[in-house]
Amino acid sequence: MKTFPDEFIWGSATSAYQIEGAWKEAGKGLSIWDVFAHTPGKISGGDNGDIATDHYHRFREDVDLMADAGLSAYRFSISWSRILPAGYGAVNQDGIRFYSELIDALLDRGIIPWVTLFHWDLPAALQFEYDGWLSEKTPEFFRDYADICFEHFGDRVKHWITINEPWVAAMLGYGQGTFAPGRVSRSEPYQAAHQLLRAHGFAAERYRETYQPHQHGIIGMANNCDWREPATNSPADFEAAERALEFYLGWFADPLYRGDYPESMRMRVGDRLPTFSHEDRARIQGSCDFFGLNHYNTMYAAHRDGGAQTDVYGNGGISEDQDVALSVDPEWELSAMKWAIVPWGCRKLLEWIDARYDKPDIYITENGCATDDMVVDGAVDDQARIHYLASYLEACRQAIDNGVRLKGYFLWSLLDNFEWAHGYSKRFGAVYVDFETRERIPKASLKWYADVIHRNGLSG
Ligand code: PNW
Repeated sequence: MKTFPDEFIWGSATSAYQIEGAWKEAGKGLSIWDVFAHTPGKISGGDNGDIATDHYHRFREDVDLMADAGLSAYRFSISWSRILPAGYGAVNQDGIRFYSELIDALLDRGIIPWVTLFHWDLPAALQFEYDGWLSEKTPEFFRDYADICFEHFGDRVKHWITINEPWVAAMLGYGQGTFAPGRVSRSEPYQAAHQLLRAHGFAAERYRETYQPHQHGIIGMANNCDWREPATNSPADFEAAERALEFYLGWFADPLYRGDYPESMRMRVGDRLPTFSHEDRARIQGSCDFFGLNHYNTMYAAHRDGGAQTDVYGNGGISEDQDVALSVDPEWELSAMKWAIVPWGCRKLLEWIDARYDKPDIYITENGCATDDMVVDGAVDDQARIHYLASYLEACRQAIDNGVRLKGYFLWSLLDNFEWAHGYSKRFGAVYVDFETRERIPKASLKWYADVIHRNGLSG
């Protein structure tokens, strides 16, 4: 039997906009995702998160599902505009009450809450009044919002993730324009990323100074990264793959762990890349108690000199800064997202993080896949998801055997949900959701995951 270390955290993850619904209920203000999803043409099928999985009204049923599966932890996000409808100022007590009840329901069932403060649903007022993440003020508003969360929930919440995937928020939100707020630019992604890092720094500083001494929790960030494998053995392609990782994960993790953007970025992006003030650097460097990693995909990287943008994969409009051409191996299996299923890429990425950032405690805060699930006789037999999860968990275990300090794993996602620009057309859940009735049907993968958790490892 392939067991995991004692105390390994087995979790599952969701985010507020993707599951809650109740978009205008109980005092919630609008977020940029409410606005974006209601903009014609932005979301596949014209879908939106107005109701989503209706988790806001069904959270007790969902906590029961988690408890039945034996989850040790549940990662969810707080909707900033449910707490602060305008992004700052007046606090919405119904919002505080909702998350407080959710946290209590989890703790009652022995499930550890892992709370993300920002999973992309910026209060719309901050976008309209301040240009969102392009403004130096937004990080300060984020600190004030985070403070409210620490104050109200920190007696029970001991695991905080400030920001989910700043790469996606910056690149897809400000570079490619496929995610809210839908801007297209070659320079704004670098500015937005900079403010997201500053926001993290402010919130982590506040937590450490004001709350951590008596609340005794930990705080970090969740960054996403694919693996980049050199397309050939040539030194140029080897460097291209390294550079691609620096532009992806290093963009955020280097400031957090080493105090500045990677040299490759500083050289290539030039004055479109902001610089850290002394104060910002002091706040950001060393501000994470753990390394949160969201990982889904692998691609080959080859060196390419200038030329037209030829990436086959959504790296936004600015990947020509990297001079990297990406490709997939025709042999690789693809998920319903057309993301390559390459478990060894996960192992190599974990080992890359371990080496570059000096052996941090790592949690995989998201991993999973979309599959074309179908209900047959009231059941969903998602063998493709089980196969994916088993292979990635085996890769995780190998990384642990090789010395990586991997401490936990969160399956994305607990429920089928609103998959951003894809609407409801992509299903990532271990629980099937009927989007007409909102009925939940646990998939075969949930039962399989429950067995893994029970055994603390894979069978065979
Ligand atoms: C992550 N990409 O999003 C998010 O944290 C989740 O909310 C989301 O549902 C999940 O992964 C599956 O997509 C990503 O283009 C979105 O590389 C896009 C990319 C990566 C992650």
